[in-house]
Amino acid sequence: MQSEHTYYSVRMRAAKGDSHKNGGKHISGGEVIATFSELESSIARLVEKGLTHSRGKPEFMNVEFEKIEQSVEHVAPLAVHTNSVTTIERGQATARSLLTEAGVHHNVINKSYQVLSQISELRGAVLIDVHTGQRLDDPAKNGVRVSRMDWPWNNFESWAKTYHLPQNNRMKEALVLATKVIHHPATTAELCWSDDPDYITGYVANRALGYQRITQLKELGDEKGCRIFYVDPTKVENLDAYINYLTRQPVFIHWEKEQVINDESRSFPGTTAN
Ligand code: WAQ
Ligand code: MG
Repeated sequence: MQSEHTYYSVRMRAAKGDSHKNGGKHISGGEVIATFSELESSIARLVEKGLTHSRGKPEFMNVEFEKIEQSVEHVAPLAVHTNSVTTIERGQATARSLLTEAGVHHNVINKSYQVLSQISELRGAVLIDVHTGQRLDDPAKNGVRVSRMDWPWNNFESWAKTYHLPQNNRMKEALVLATKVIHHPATTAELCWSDDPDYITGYVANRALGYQRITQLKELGDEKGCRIFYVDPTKVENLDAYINYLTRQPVFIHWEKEQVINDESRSFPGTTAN
């Protein structure tokens, strides 16, 4: 009999023109953790995500699941703040100032934007050395895809209700990813906006600043996305160990109501920062 404590990592990736490794256009990807009894519905949801995507109709899809052998780590979600802006210029300036506050030098920010502008196809995250601005991941792989993370829906729902936030699956996915990535001591900060043409809100995340949403970071219709992890390589044995954490360490986001209510010093999700 399958135990409900046995978890499976489920991943989907969809592309157009050809498969990802043969140079196809990245359409959509998704990664969740499921129990055996949840596998069928999880796979159906990921397939639907890939088939009904604003980046186009996929011509290639890969869906796979595998049993997770490692024990799952539980991490509290980053606090959410929303920075409302009315222009891309204000949004980008806000992102830069948050990154600076997070400890990324402006020269490194400039270099990382330069690296980004030279990339035509991205399906994962770009890793930037926070001291030098150099790209650390293998450019041939079009970015590192973080997987093996999830947030059980009931716990997410009570979190969202408590802070009067929409039960928005896109924000849930992004907050899950950011929380996992920032949880590693070698991650200084993350910068992200979607590659979906119909979604212009992005964020900067950092341990001290939390998850800082910025309502406009690109033009509507633009299919160029961004996901940069600013990494301090002195805080991890080597890059492989860091990438192994991103791709292999299972993480569940878990929110405890009492903890937040009793801790008045913590910034509360859903409040507007500026
Ligand atoms: N691991 C690494 N990189 C990823 C992953 C992943 N699991 N998923 C997506 N990316 C990269 C990839 O290069 C995409 O092109 C890029 O990020 C954008 O992905 O309202 O929707 O899924 O608070 O399009 C943020 C704001 C939305 C949400 C981000 O990103 C909110 C979003 P998308
Ligand atoms: Mg996308």
